[in-house]
Amino acid sequence: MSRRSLVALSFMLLALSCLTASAGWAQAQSAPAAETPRQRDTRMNWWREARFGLFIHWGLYAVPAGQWDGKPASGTGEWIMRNAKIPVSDYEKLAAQFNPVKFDARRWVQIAKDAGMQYIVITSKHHDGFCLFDTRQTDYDVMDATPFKRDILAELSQACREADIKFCLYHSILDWHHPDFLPRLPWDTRPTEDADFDRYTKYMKNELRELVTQYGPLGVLWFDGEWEGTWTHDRGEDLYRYVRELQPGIIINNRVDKGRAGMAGLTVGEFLGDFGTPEQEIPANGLPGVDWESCMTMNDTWGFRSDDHNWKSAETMIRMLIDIASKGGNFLLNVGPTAEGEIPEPSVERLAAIGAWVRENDESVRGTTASPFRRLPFDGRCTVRGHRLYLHVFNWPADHALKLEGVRNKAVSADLLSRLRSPSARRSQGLPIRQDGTSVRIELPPRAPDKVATVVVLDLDGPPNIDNTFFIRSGADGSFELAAKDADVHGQTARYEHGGGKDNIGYWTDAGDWVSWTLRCEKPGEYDVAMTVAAAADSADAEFTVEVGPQQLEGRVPATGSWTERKTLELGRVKLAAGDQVLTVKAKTKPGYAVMNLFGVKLTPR
Ligand code: FHN
Repeated sequence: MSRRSLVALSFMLLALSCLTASAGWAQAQSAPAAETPRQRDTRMNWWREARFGLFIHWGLYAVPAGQWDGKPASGTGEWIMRNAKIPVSDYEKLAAQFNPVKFDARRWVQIAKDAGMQYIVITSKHHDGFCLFDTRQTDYDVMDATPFKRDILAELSQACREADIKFCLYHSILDWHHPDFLPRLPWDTRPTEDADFDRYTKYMKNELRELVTQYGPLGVLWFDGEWEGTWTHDRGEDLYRYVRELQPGIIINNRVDKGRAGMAGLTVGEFLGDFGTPEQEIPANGLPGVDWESCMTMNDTWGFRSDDHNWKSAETMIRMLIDIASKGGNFLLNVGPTAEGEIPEPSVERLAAIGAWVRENDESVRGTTASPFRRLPFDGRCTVRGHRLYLHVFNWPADHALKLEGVRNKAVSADLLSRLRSPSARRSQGLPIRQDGTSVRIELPPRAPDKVATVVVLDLDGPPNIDNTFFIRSGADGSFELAAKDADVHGQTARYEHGGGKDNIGYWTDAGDWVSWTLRCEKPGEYDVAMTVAAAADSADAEFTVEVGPQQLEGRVPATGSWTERKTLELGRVKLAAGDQVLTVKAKTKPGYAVMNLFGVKLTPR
């Protein structure tokens, strides 16, 4: 949110708080006066500390569980009403079948707590309009329309309070059921003449008042379904202000307004919301300078599908948690409970495995801040707490050593986190360190104590002070090998990927993203430039430039057969002067899905 809009909003809130005070609105606490950066930090602090939360998508869609008329519906479970083209009157009948007698709020909360999660975000209402709580605004809710007749949110919020877990709610702006919401689903034949969107907004606000005052205080209100044209920036701003007035300390995501920009999660500009919401992805470089949270499914669906067995491994999700924390973000990991009220066993098993790792390494994630390194010379991540670096090693280096560059601090001591936490920590000699200027080498044991992620602690003589200038020197033959893993990636989608025939900059779906290397030339002269790329047929013919200073070479990406079949392109030659210079690769056109997979650039002296 730009400073201008923040100031504007602050004055509005201030003005409103005067009105509120004079009007003496009974339920609403005094509206949040102008919020200073320090006040905002105080409000956000628990959420930033938490790092890890449980997302729960639950509702009538768990009954069909992805199947309709005897065949599988497309897409995610909670979209079945739309994807199976179910008329409202038919979908409503699912309520009579929703009787989750195995629902146990305390068990769900314990599963989350044991996984190391600090907050739970559950769907109070998804796009289908069905309410998991006892609302006075409609009978289309769990108390009036189902045989279950228990207030799920009341039970879950109570269990969260008992377990000291923040209770948070997901609430959909989009509503395929309510007669005043427009646009309708394409096959919904109900008349629209009398539809009144202002009346729908008031309905939604009344529900939100119930949710905040009856089940609150809430940690987060997680809005979604903001993409229809009927929902505007003005409505979003009004709703943000309304909820903050009901509960000034609440946190609200950026989908209350129009600033989400698809799955990328956050666009700069005049939009409201306290954090960005990348979905099913982790921004390559985080979202520097803002709060953000990646939400992710464990398989491929948010709401339960009986046929979705494509589960991510616990190892993958542990490394996602570490990756996100190393970029300064939060991880909201989803479960889709069944119609009987149970979290699927594969989810429970994975959460238990994640919790086992978190219990041993909690301090290296919770309450930490983003890595100070722009890159690491080992396969892993880094998080920070004060003067302490937590180096998470995914694949154990063959030479049993971690080598850090650019450390201006004095490296004081190093050890395995597991040893520091053990009762015999006092006797630990730590890990041998050798520092040569800003290069630090830590000797490791021959084998990784934890194959998923071993945490090595490096204590510095002060807050991390890192020189991130990373340059490539020429090899023995005088050539420069600019590898994808050593590139600086600029933008939010392109990122380094490896494994399965890949060792490249991939996901280059935004032509505005670009790649660079800094090279240190000790032998000036002319160099032939070659670039190794791959592109599937649907992405061939993207045009690109390679630039070094004022010199520019151009090329076109050929179809190479697949995203892993490489081809080396001879692009021409450039002159290198002595010293540091930056070589960039930028897209001029992107006719297809992505610009290219870029494996590297080689400069060979003539
Ligand atoms: O349409 C929803 C979807 O069902 C799910 O709730 C995700 C979770 O963030 N949000 C929307 C898609 O972006």
